[in-house]
Amino acid sequence: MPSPSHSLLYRVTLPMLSALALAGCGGDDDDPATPSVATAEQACSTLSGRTLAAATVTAAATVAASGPAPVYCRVAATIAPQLNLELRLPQQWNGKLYYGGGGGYNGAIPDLSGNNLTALQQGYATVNSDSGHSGNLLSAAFALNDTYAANLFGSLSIPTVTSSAKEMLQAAYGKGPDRSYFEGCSNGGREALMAAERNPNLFDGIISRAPAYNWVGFMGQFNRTAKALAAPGGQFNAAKLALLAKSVRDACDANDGITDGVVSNPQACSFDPAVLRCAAGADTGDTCLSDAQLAVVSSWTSPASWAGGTYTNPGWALSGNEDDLGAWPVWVTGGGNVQGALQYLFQDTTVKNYLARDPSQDSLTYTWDADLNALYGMAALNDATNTDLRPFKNSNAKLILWHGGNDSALSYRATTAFYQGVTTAVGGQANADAFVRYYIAPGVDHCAGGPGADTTDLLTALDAWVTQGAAPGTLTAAKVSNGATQFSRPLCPYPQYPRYTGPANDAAAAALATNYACSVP
Ligand SMILES: [Ca+2]
Repeated sequence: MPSPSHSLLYRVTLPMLSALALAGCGGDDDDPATPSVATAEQACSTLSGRTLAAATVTAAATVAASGPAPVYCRVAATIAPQLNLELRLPQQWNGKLYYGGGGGYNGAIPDLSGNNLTALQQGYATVNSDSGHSGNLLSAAFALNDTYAANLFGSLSIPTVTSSAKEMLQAAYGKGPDRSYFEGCSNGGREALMAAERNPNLFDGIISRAPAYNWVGFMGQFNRTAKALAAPGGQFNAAKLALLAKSVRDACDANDGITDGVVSNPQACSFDPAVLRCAAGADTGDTCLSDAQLAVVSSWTSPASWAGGTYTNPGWALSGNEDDLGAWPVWVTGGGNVQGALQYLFQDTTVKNYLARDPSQDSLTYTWDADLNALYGMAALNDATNTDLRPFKNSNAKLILWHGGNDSALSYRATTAFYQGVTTAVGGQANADAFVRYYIAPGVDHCAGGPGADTTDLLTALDAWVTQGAAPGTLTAAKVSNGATQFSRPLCPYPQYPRYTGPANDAAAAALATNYACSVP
């Protein structure tokens, strides 16, 4: 990898080279004197109609600045037969590549929004793909009869797209990227870890947020909890859900030094749902939980295991914000209709297309480990559970792990287990600290949202670590609404949590990260 001084030199000389590029643009793609910088228009002109590293450019057009998005060259390309990507080349390139991961079962190229937009604004060339099939992110139908599509989704699309993106940057700018980063959340977080495990030299830095890395394990727990909800009397209405969440908050919110609606120190929370049991376990109204409903809570919080412990999921910690709209209503209970909940829908399409391999199979009557070979096959494709990241570490790459504390889709406990596994595999905490950081954001839903502070510029933190050796410590998280920060909190390195240290009964002080200290549970 080039030295930081190379990047600095590149940046300093950029205006001069831009002038040269404008003066000398003859439209000859193969001219050895191709300048090392290009305007968006020149980048598009250079790439139009080309095939580079098997990617055939199907469209290349300059997109005018609009709202928060700067001017850039948008390149659409296809790697035959069916892997589609979009590369965005900024006018003012910072010399680096940012690859944004997908979500769910993918099937579409992510929009220029969120972290992809932020990266483009910061001068990164950005790339996204559909991971090799077109479809609904809730559908695994692509995997039923198309082994190649299943392999692309599982792991192969990332190195394939990255190779093409790097070659296109080389052609457009006259130089490849000085640094390449990958960031993803949920399935994108799984893609991030898959790259770290199987392609340890591909990226200089990786951000894996709320990673869906133990595919067989968490899908199996989705199946188990869906069955508990579908059992007679198992469903939660809004009042029952609010009762559960408020009871957890009443017991545990203040354990972090402030009653702010968020349980930031869940390890100090020992709430027992059994105190909510209705008389004799029958459903006697909204002020208690029946035995069938307590069975749902038990499925939620207890570990799950299949194939003799080969595949596991650790269950979720009760957060006190289960009733947030982006938590249980969307992911677990479906607002009273379990078959509309995302956990149900994901496990259902997984049973139909990967395990039973029968689109008519009812997932609620399917035994998760009925076919061990089916589990092994899906794990080989999709599980990113190999914690031995020594090759990644030895390539001098860096990894940031992040997970929302109120994530009802995927449990942060699983990410904690991965982090602990990596720490052991690389030989202890000091070795882990050299290349991996793990943050839990209290009160934050799956990837974003929820009552907690969900916004942190992890990319800038990663870049400073990679390019300057400035290892990230405590970061700052903000709750942003309409572009304005509502409140902030420290984002603490695991296992610490933000403890309030400011004056009591002072709402202004409570809104400032400086009035919290990262503390060990
Ligand atoms: Ca609190």
